[in-house]
Amino acid sequence: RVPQGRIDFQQYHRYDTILDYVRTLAEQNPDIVTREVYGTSYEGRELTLLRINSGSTAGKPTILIEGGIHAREWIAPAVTLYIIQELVENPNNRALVENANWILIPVTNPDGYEYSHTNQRMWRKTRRTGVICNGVDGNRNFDHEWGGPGTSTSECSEIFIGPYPFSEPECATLAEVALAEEHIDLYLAMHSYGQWLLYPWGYTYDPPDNVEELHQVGVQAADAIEAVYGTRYVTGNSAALLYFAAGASDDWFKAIAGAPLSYTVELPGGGNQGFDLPASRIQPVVTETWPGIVAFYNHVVSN
Ligand code: ING
Ligand code: ZN
Repeated sequence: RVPQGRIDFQQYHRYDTILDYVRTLAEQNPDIVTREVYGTSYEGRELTLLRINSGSTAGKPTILIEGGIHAREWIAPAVTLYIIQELVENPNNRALVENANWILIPVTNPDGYEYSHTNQRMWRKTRRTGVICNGVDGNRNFDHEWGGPGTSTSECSEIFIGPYPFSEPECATLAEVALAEEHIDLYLAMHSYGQWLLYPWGYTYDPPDNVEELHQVGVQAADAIEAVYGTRYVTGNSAALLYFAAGASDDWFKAIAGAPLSYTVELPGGGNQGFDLPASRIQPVVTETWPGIVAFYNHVVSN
């Protein structure tokens, strides 16, 4: 059980423990934290977000950060949880809570996350039951250029698009949360691994309208992260830097939810397979990533 309002970053936590912690936070800080069950996963788990803000939400930028749409990328929920802890439990960060509306989702794909703990460490997808193989790639299931380059219609593929766009409740309900907002100013999808700050598009090499701003803000965040322990991130267009990936969440947030700034953050890798970063690495990674989040925040509040 999580002690009162405290979680540690010495280990990766199970979904129950994470929910327990965020419930405690919401109960103990009702002035700035609202917990919301925004949907139900394929296997019936509560999809949970925290809204962190203070006073009136009007006229302030909205920042949505989610982690763990890919099950095995355990460092992503850890970083998201750390952001929650910094915002709620560190009084030095009060201005960040007062000047922006934060929406934080610690584990976007809890079914997969749990399965990667209990059955198969390298599980990536959701847990939708298939005919031959299970699971859909949540980061190919968004309804923008769905099924385009860098995707697969094969059920057994790690980049399976699913039977139809937004077939996955984990993706569809996230989209509903986004569309219910008047505006989203910044969206960050936390993933691992590779130390990249990727911006749209994933489905084409064509640059987005505000590519210069996307690039410049990404470089600022990368510099802020590097200043901590020297970890270097490379900022760029996902298709050009990495590979094509149509139907990814960052593309949808930019094109459809209207978030001008939309990134996929590929956190550092480690372990034998890249995704299995040892628990001893959690603390340094969450610590160095935080100033990057502050850099993003500084840009959206001053623009
Ligand atoms: N990588 C991302 C993936 O979904 C990505 C990379 C994201 C590419 C967004 C393009 C757009 O394949 C991981 N590690 O999940
Ligand atoms: Zn991923």
